[in-house]
Amino acid sequence: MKPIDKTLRPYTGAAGGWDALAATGRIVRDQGAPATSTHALLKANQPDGFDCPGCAWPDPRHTSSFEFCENGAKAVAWETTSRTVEADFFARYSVTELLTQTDHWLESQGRLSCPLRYDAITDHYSPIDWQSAFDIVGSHLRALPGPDHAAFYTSGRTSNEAAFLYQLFAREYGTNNLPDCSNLCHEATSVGLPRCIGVGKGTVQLADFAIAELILSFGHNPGTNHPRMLTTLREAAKRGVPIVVFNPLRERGLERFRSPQHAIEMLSGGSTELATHYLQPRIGSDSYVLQGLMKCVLEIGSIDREFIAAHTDGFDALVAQLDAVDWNTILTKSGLTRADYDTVAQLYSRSNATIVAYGMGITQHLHGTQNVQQIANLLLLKGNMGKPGAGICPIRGHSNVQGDRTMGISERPTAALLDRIQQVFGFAPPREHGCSVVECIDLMRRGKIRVLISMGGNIAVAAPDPQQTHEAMSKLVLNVGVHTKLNRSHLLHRGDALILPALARSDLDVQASGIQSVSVEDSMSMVHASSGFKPPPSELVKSEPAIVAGIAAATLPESRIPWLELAGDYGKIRDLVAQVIPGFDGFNERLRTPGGFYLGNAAAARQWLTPTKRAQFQLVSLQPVATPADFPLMLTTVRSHDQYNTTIYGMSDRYRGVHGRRDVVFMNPQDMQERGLETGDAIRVLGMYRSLHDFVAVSYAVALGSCAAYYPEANGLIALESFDPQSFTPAYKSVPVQIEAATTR
Ligand SMILES: Nc1nc2c(c(=O)[nH]1)N[C@H]1C(S)=C(S)[C@@H](COP(=O)(O)OP(=O)(O)OC[C@H]3O[C@@H](n4cnc5c(=O)[nH]c(N)nc54)[C@H](O)[C@@H]3O)O[C@H]1N2
Ligand SMILES: Nc1nc2c(c(=O)[nH]1)N[C@H]1C(S)=C(S)[C@@H](COP(=O)(O)OP(=O)(O)OC[C@H]3O[C@@H](n4cnc5c(=O)[nH]c(N)nc54)[C@H](O)[C@@H]3O)O[C@H]1N2
Ligand SMILES: [Mo]
Repeated sequence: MKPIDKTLRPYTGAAGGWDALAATGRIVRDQGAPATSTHALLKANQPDGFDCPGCAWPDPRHTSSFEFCENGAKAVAWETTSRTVEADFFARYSVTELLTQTDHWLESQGRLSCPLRYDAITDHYSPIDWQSAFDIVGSHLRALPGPDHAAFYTSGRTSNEAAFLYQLFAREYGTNNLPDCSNLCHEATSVGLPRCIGVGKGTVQLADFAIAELILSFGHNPGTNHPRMLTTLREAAKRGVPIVVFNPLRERGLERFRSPQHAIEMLSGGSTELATHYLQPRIGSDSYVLQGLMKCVLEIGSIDREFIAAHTDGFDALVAQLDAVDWNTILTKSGLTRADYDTVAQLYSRSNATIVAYGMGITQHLHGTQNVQQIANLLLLKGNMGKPGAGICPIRGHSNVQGDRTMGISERPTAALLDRIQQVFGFAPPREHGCSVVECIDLMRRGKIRVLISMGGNIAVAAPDPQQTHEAMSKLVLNVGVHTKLNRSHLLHRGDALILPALARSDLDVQASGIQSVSVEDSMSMVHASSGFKPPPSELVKSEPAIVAGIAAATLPESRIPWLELAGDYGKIRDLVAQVIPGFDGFNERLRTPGGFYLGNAAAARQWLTPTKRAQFQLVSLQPVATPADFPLMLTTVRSHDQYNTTIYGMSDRYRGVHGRRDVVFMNPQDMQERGLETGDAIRVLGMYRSLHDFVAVSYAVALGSCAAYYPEANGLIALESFDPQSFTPAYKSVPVQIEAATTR
């Protein structure tokens, strides 16, 4: 008999509850400065406080009470840590030595506290003064044969003000090479949705959840990745609203929640059931699931014919396509039963207002764009767009990823944006499209992109295919990281490199005109202010707008844009935003409204900004990908409960029952049995592209033929070329694999 393995033990409680409070206490203690962190927690997401860097879920309007969120607390504690990495740390460790450390260790060292330059001769980073750092970037950028040899990456924590300046700088410099984390995340939404409804953002607001009659959830894990949504789902559940989940994995946070906000629930040991129906389709089968649901809805005949006639195009073609898809295919591909489809279609038919919420389980596939469009189709069939209590709710990732896009961070900018920039600033921005993240990596690999500047993020670890990505980064002539923490992206180059320490959201930001606030936009298009309050890790740390301005002034000495003056007073940046970006008139004034202002959404008002001015049903246009016979299992990569993307806070994934390790593959018990595997057995994961060793099988409630491993540990299985051809989103969530025992027991 095998010894009992304490690292693998199923979790039976509800999500939230005392375990969440205990976990928060632990991380606050581990990060040091509990007093500051606790203070920070109480300020998070308050009208006069700072925006929690944890996720993009909106704050209830005019909140006055503190809303507890375990993973928000972790994000805040991680940022407000009292630990710093100083010059002596970099004197102690060479870059080669740092490379041998884990991602967890690198970030655990603390906040970056001084600008640093890499010295290839000693293989160490050492301190440099800011002006010299800016001049180095400027001289590299000016020496390139053309502006498209540089790329400007953004991760979604960047404020609106910094993002606006950054894209303006890149475009005055002459390139649209603005890859960003959206390319790895909700790009399928940004590309797919405008073709359906004219806008690439969600159409619902929090108030809609309060009156929705049905909520469908596809491919997201709120208990871990947007825990404040559980409060919203709990309220819906209390009202008796059916919540139907489509997720190949059983996720505790979607099943049951004990709300730390509610003393009685906490003290009585009670909890609220969330999902009324939990369906587990096979990984990557959502497009079939949606087609099956639509076929049933058409059979029932509960569609909104008036809406379809008045507002949409393409209905007949959709019906013809759905008729041509046979049930056998749908049932085999999805693994759900006909009864499952009938049940959900009945619920959908009876509901007068349905919201579909979705996350990475929908977008990160070879057919991500198509998946998003099938969700829009389902909603349009019953007029569930632009109706109170109804609509589409893509759940964004980073806390300001939506705002960064609104500010113009996009490698494929609209002509309208470029026209406005030209009118307001008097220079001609480049019109050719730039590169997305996977294109950028390919261009770096081929020596075409030679300078990479990263405004936050950790492209080396977030991107698929570490082997190719790391090789690509090693070819850079200059690699600049504007960051709060040390990470692997700082360590892979062979040329010149700079680490420029940036203020985080919670840091006080004082510029020439005094204390500054920034602004952010949440998943539901609410724009609001965020003000830091704690002293920065050192006097040498600069704000993102100040760093962009410093680089811009050093690169473009002839520029007529007063870069340094703008960085001295963010109100002036916002005045420019108001002139360039639609919806921001009176930006400075409106930002003073407690809780912020709503940017509006044309589709939510049934104004369809499509070429025909009508919503468009979209056909499934891509052929299904056949799973190769040698790789019969479909693997998805997911986040644990103890990480923020590439930031690994700790080694536990409480709700999935994994403790102190991340080397696991969650498998269906039958798939394990067929391979003679038991929980805890060492396995090899064979991919079409590359294989991973030293993993361990864990029996889990996951759909047959499906399995899951953690991001980023499993990124090596994903080829750089494996992406959705429409949106370039990497197929992180559908990797065909075979799994075999590593040793015979
Ligand atoms: N604490 C914390 N919060 C975060 C983050 C974090 O790492 N930590 N990351 C932030 C970011 S950038 C993002 S984008 C969001 C991510 O938030 P999520 O979208 O919740 O992220 P994932 O962990 O990738 O989880 C995807 C979910 O999709 C399911 N899934 C996988 N494959 C499929 C499929 O084929 N079909 C369906 N229907 N479901 C599938 C998985 O089982 C999992 O439950 O969270 C944001 N918030
Ligand atoms: N296999 C797999 N891979 C994935 C995914 C997946 O589901 N599966 N998800 C993808 C998704 S959805 C995303 S969004 C990407 C995430 O990709 P990124 O956004 O590039 O990565 P993060 O891990 O969020 O970035 C962490 C770094 O950001 C820096 N940072 C943190 N806060 C700040 C700040 O306020 N300012 C500045 N300047 N820097 C800061 C810190 O130095 C930290 O090391 O990963 C993608 N990769
Ligand atoms: Mo994301």
